[in-house]
Amino acid sequence: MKKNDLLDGKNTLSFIVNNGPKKMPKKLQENSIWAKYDINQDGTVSDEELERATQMLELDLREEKQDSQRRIAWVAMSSMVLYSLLPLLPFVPEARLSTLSSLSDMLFLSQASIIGLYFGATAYMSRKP
Ligand SMILES: [Ca+2]
Repeated sequence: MKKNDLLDGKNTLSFIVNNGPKKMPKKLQENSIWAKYDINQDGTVSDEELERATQMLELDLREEKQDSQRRIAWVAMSSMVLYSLLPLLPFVPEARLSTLSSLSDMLFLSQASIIGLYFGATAYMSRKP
């Protein structure tokens, strides 16, 4: 078949079907970052293996997020405890106690809301499938 035969459109389809790109098996380049997803070590990264790797990554990220949220809640709670102990410390002058008390309302409200939101979010996330 000559190249000019393509122009008449008659045999174009059969030409494409017979001479189209050969189906080559896909393979990873050497030291590919995707090679670690070949769980069963058979040399190919199947769709299933990629799916599983994605799920593992999502689980890791979710756990990391929960860890940081838990840490934030702990910091909020301990800051409330420390703040309430502050007036009892001997080196805090009496003149500053009124300043401390005026700040405490907003501080306790905001820190308690952080803790409350943490528990709410945890309860919501655990209910989600
Ligand atoms: Ca595999």
